Amino acid sequence: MSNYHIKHLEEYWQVYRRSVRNPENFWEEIAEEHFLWRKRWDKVLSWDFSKPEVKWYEGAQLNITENCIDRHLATRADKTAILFEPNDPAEATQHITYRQLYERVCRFANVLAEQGVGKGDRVCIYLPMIPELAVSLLACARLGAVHSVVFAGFSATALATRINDCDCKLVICSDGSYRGSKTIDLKAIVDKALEECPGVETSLVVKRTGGQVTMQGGRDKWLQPLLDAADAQRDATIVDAEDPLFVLYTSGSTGKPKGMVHTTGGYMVYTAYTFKNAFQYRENDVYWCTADIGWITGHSYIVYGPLANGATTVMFEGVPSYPDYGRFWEIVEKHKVTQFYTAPTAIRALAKENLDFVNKHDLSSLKVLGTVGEPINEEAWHWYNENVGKKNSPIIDTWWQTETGGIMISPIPYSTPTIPTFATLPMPGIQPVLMDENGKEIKGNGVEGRLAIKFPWPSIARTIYGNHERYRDTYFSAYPGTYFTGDGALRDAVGYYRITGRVDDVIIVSGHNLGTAPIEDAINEHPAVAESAIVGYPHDIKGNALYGYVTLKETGEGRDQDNLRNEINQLITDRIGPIAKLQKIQFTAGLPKTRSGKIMRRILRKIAGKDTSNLGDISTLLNPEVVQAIMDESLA
Ligand code: 7RM
Repeated sequence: MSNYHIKHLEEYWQVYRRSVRNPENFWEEIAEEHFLWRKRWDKVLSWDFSKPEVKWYEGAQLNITENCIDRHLATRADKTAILFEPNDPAEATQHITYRQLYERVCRFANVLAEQGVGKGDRVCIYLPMIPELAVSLLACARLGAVHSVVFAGFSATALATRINDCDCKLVICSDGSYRGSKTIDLKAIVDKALEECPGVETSLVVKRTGGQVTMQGGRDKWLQPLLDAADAQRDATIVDAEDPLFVLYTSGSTGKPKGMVHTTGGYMVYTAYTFKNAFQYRENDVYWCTADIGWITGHSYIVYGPLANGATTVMFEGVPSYPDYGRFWEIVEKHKVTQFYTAPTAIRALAKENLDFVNKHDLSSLKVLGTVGEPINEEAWHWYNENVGKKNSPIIDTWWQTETGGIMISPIPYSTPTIPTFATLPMPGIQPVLMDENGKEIKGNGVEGRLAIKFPWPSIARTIYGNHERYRDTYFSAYPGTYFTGDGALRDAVGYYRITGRVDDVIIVSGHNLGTAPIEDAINEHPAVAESAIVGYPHDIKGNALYGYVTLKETGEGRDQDNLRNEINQLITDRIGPIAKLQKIQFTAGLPKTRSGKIMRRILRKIAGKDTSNLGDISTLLNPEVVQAIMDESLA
């Protein structure tokens, strides 16, 4: 029996039960039937969460680019692998076939090798969403080099910290980047970062904008002439299944960013398998994930997962608002996109705008809509379902993390019945558990607790680069023997999971545990509200009281604020109960967000608690300027 492609709910349950009863056997069969290995594994799995240590497919050898490219050449050489849609709609779309991708990756790998990059070396990639970004990841992988992609919106300081933390000796960047109507001088940012990075010997510069740059002799080299001179063929370097494929930094709530290390074999198997099933990908589909490759979502579900399945994956350089708020839907129509995967923050931003931007486009090609990154609030879910999906495309609310490498909890579209705001059921092989404050597992259904995973899956991060102790402390010490996610979740009567947010976002008011998500859902139902974030602040009687930050839609801006406050609290009373009413409501022009669109409640909590002396590092925020504005207008 092949477990690779689940097509109905009964089959899901059969496969799921098997995956839990005999995980080794389950993941062995999938690895065997669907991938190209140069040497077979000696052992499918060995693990010990107390060390912690996890190894999948130990002894096996492979190269992930042979799986993502070479093996498709026999049947899909002329199929589009990467469909590149530039920032400027007037610039031509590029269709990069599997054959062309093979040649581009080989040339790039040859250039890297000439520059002295070899197996195990770390390469930093700081590029906008242009084809060279995907190609450079694959070129590193072809050589067995370890890529460390840094999102090209981060500052020079953030870039330097990441380059130094994992000792990169080469950086791949571009002269500049386009984002909507803006042009950004990326090379200048790199120059500044490299002042702090003595270990970097070479930077390879992609020409994108043609803007002015300073090239430092001996260090900086234009990429194109090197590519032109390079051979279009290169044998893949064969690596061990447990050799590192990449490092990707994720910022924790405190301390310096953590370089999550992912290895090769298990990551490949898991991202490919979950891509196939969560998106129900079929041969002629056109799949589009709007994330940036600078995040794990882009690594796993723009590059590796889709390409391992021989898919056509869209890469979009621009932003949802340029040249207008219809850009996403214009692209869906133009390329007949079948699966569309985005973040709640993007959905909420688009839902603020006129519906004509959606309605003037033919979206009938869509079959699956995905969301990831934050709990999706009910309003946004319905807006997405009704206006984008026309109630015809299942929404997959996919819960996972940089650390998990791939999607962990998600509906299987057309199999799992969906409920707004529920990520629903674990993917095969995933064994979630809910834990109480005392570290005891909460069994049964209709319960709420902290989300942990009690058995390893193939794409779990193996360590934090250079700091295994921090890896253990962060993920394996809260509940010994399990991986702790940092998220809270509830499991409803039928066993569906709803992720309620980071555990540090749970607020205890007069002894009641209140998750932020349901309260924000209630607020967001108000027709004048665009977005909201709830935090707790110390209160003499209740222990904590609730403070709400609310941004309004254009239609709400002229309204009387006290009336709005009353209406919002009435909605909360109706939906949740008077216990969840907000003590204070501040209307603000924006909410502080990470570059990947997550609301930073940590900062809002400090402002509400009048504890603004140390807000932590806010320089990596998308919109640091709103922090000052919120402080100036704070009601606290
Ligand atoms: C893929 C990604 C991880 C954190 C995670 C959650 C939150 C992600 C969902 C979600 C509710 C979801 N990696 N999160 N997806 N919360 N529902 N579907 O986002 O490392 O950047 O973030 O994001 O808190 O722990 S990440």
